[in-house]
This record gives sequence, C-alpha cells and structure tokens, in this order.
Amino acid sequence: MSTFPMMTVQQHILEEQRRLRPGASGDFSWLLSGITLATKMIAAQVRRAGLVDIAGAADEGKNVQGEIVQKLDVIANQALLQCLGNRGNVAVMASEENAEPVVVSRDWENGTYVVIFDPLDGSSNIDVNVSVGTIFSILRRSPEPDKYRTPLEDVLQPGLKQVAAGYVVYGSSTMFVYTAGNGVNGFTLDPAIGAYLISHPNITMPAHGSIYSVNEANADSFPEPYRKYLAHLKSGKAGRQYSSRYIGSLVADFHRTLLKGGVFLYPPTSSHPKGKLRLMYEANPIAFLAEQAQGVATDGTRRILEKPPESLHERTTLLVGSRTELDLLKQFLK
Ligand code: P6P
Repeated sequence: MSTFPMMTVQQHILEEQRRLRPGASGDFSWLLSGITLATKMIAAQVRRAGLVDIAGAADEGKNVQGEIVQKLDVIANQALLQCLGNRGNVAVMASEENAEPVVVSRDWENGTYVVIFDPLDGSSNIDVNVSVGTIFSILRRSPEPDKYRTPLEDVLQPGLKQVAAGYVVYGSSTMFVYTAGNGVNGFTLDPAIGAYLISHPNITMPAHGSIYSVNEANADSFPEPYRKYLAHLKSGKAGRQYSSRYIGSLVADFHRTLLKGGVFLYPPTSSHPKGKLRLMYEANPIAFLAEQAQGVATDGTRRILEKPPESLHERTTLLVGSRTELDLLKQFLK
C-alpha cells in the first residue's frame, strides 16, 4: 500500500470518463483540468491575501511593488476565464463577476461546453480569514447544432442538464469536491506537490444530522412556516438536540452539511423576497452535489434542479441538506 493516496483528481476524472463514456475524446477531463489549474492559482492568492492587504496600496490601486492591487474575486475571475478560455472545447462562460456571458472567441463552432462559475463566493469574508470558495457548473451546449441559440440561451438551462458541478473550499485545507453524475468525491490539495489527492471518496450526506445553518438575524422576516420549523428544531421535539452553525460562506456551510448532515437554509427575507442565493452558479451546482450525495435541495416548492432559469443572475431560496431534516421542513411548508 503506497504511503500517499496517489489518486489525483486528474486520474480520477479520466477513470470516470473511461467508465462512463468509453472511447470519449478526453475533452471533459481536459476541461476539468482547466478548472483545477485555475483554483490552484486562486488558492495561492487567497493564502497570501493578508500580505497584499498589509502591502496595501502605495497609491490609488497600486501596492508598494507598483503592482495593481485588484480585489481577489477579480483575480479569481480572470484565472478562470483564462484557464478555461484556452481549453478549446468551451463555447461560453458565465460568471458572477460578468453581467453577460463570455463567448470564447475561438472554437465557437466546435465548443461543446458551457461553464458557469462564482469565482470567489463569500469573498467579503477574506478580510477576517474565513473560508471562501469557488463554485462551478458545467453544461453541454444545445444538442441541436443546426438550431442557432444565443450564448445566453446556451447558459440558461435547468440544473438537471448539468453534466458536472463542484466547488473548491479554501479553508484550513484546500479541497476540490465534484460530481460528474456518478457520486461525489473530494480531493485535498497537497501544496508540496501542487496536486489534488483523493481524500474523501464516495461522499454521502448522513440521512439525519444535528446541525441547522441559517442567518438568524433574518429570522423575523422569514415566512412563518420557517420560523415554526426552526423553533421545532430548537425545542428538542425533533428527536435530538440541534446545534446552530453559520459561517456566512455558502461553500463552507454546504461542505459541513455535506460531510456532517443537517440542514442549510436561505429562506425568503424582507430584503430578498425570492431568496438571496444565485440559481445558476450557487444553488444549481450545490443542489447537484447534494442529490448525488443522497441529500435534498429545494426552493420550498420544487427541486432546485427543476427550476427553469429566466436570467443569468436570478436569485432563489435554497434549502439543502439531509433527507430527514428536509422531509420535516416540507411538512411545515405544506
Ligand atoms: P448573508 C456570500 O456573500 C453569500 O453569497 C454566500 O456565500 C453566503 O451563504 C450568503 O451570501 C450569506 O448571506 O445574508 O447571511 O450574509
């Protein structure tokens, strides 16, 4: 038995591809390697964020080295646009940082994939050294090549159409977690060799948890069924004592829910009556991972993955977690 878990994420993706798509061209694994490369570049910047801040700006926008100091999420966005833009099989990219989809100038005719991402979700937490994350969602471009569709039409597909989704959480360690529709696997970045090595094979969400995760400051403006549900969990009448954990970074809050179970909720609030989280690059990839790990993801009325998107940056309510906690929530929402 080797001392190190030598299964890298690249190897895993290739094996997945061989098993699921024998004879495939390998372009899917080439695409995912563009994402893993970009996230290693982002991790390097996130890990030194404080230093940049200390260096600060010698003058407007420049640090003492004369470099242009950019917000980390802009840097993260550029890393993903560059690393994916030159893969040769990406037709369109869409980002939380860009108002409109980005058409990859090359290969528009041959580009197979659409990649949607939140380059640095929760970036406001960086200043206080709290975990942040990159979230991505991969779709295929429309199967009818003869039917012209605008880049936005190629992006606005329901979550059920995702061929892969995942995130990188820049936490106490840097972890890459993804699904290609055949379960969820987690990889930890070994900085010594710059490779993601398998650390969490076949992740399944516990069917019953003991943690609820919600921003309690908004509770007074939640619709009543949510308030009653949370009161029920706190009362001990749900059969166990629950703890409350809320990091305020979706990737970190979901990662804990994926591994430990329980429920994460972002219900409608007075400031966000349709929910705050973004459908295309937060809720959909998270929902795909949750369902692949035997969990549940809904907006309170339907599966997140079934929602027909109307706009790139539309928001949604997100209720995601273990089957027991979500089935109970559905009883309160009826
Ligand atoms: P609130 C971060 O800004 C984010 O988009 C998610 O990562 C996180 O779950 C949510 O917003 C936190 O929102 O209103 O609780 O600060």
